[in-house]
Amino acid sequence: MHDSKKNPLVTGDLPDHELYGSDIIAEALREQGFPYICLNPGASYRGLHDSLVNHLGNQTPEIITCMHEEHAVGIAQGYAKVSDQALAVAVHSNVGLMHASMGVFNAWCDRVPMLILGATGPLDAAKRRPWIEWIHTTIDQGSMVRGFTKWDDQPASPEAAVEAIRRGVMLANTAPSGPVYVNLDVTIQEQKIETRQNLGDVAHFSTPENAEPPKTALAEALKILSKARKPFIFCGRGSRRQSEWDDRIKLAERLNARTTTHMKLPAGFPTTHPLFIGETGWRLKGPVLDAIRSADAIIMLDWLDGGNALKLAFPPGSQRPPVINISNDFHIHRGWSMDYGGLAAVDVLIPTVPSTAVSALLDGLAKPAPVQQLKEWDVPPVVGKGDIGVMDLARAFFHASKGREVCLTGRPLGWPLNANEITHPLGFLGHTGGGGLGAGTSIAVGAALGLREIGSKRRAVAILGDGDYTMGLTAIWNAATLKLPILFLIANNQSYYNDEDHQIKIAQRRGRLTENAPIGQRMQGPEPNLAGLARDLGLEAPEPITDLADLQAALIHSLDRVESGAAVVLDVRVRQEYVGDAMVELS
Ligand SMILES: Cc1ncc(C[n+]2csc(CCOP(=O)(O)OP(=O)(O)O)c2C)c(N)n1
Ligand SMILES: [Mg+2]
Repeated sequence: MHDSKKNPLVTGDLPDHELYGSDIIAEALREQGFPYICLNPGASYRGLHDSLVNHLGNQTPEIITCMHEEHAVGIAQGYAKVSDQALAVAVHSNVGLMHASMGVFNAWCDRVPMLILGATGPLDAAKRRPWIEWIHTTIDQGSMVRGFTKWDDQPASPEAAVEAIRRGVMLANTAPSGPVYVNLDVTIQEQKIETRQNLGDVAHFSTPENAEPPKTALAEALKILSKARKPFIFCGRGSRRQSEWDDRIKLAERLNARTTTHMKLPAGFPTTHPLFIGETGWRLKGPVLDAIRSADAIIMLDWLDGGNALKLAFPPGSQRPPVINISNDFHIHRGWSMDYGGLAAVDVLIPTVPSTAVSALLDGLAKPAPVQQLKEWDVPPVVGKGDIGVMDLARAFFHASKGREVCLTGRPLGWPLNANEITHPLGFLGHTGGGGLGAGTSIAVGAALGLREIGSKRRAVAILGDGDYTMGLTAIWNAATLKLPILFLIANNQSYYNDEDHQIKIAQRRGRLTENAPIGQRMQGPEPNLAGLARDLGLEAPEPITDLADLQAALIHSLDRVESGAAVVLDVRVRQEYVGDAMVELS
């Protein structure tokens, strides 16, 4: 980490040298308090880079050098998933943004804030250096990510860039959150500032508070809930704040409502609470579907694709209970991406975030209910030897992590439902958002960084598929450079098995050979050495675990190492299979 004492520039005061446009742009990052800026360098923002290092002394923000722009964005995503706050990212003109774009899409779908700075060669052709600045220059560069950012800008002066950063951070952090993009022309970075203008105080541009629910909608919701005897709560998106978590529990207890959480969303309700029926994905089935169908009122707390969830539970034409939808997500629905899901048919729409609405509902509901006792899960130990199934890995991880404070930053495709006790808002951070493979590693690094930044002792654990790991591989180097305690646990089936599974199903549907499903799907011949790759990037990595008999001890050892501060990759060879069952039945 950067040692500020050794840097003569870091004296508390900004150095008294000639000022350039990028100096005041860098100051606009400092006034936001960004601890870090994640980047892969590029000549299009050499001016800004110089200002970060030689004007700000590489402190607030400190540069995190990434091996790929997608990692820079992924680290900011993981950081925001923990802290609910935007981090700064910088990407090189057009090509850097092209690399970054999948990460931006993931962050967008995940409703995660971040400020992305980009750059372009001079829009004024007369100022362009031959060739290089011509290939760096694009007209309307922001259009590349406009369909999946909340806002973008290309300011034409350093002062306008300061305003763009202030506006961008405010927009990014305002719920529903999302990434914003500010593109900095080389000219405004490299021009001299003759007179410093008074640009006012950043305090005047703070993120607005979340709105309180409108009175009429709140009253209608309370009327429905006062009659309900068997309500159901879809516990969707929310902040990582403990107070919001506690309020949700109170709401469920006061209503005696059964609850579910979404496997793709961050922790929404304690899985050990007796009112928790189980996790779900988009397929509603078993006890979760039964509880929804037998409910006499439904509350949706910013649920993922609530429209289709309701349609699946109550096909058009069937009877359904009144639905109260608490979400302001519609504020950022755009025309390019359909990630918003189906249009929910509801009876009351409370157009704000769940936190303010839930606390207002609590104020309006009578008599506090007794606090309910959490229930321990009963999971059989993992015994025997031989090859390792996905369920074996889930059970072994359950036992190895029991009693430890972990933050699951992601879980692989095919991971069983109800496989992790999640009892804290930082217990699980959900999935990538946009389904973009290769993000699991950088999101995990960003989450570990965020945990350290907020002073949490919780240890980041990323359970990743081998395809996700290898695609995002070099991001793990940042776990080493940042000295982050973290476990990358690889469920290594040596395949892009999700797609193998699809090929099996399509072959079955077409009456063709399922034996051919592995063709084009396996990472073999030669198989990549996942542990070796990790070691060469500066992480600890024991030899791969291939026998069930060694699994439990290996997991305990790796988690112990992480508790002592190490960054570890554990490669566990698992069968090519998706189990489809829940690990624990909760009702
Ligand atoms: C950028 C990107 N490319 C391709 C895909 C399609 N895809 C979805 S899942 C998957 C396989 C993932 O492999 P792995 O992480 O090993 O998990 P497994 O499927 O084996 O459980 C692929 C290729 C994707 N989602 N994103
Ligand atoms: Mg795989």
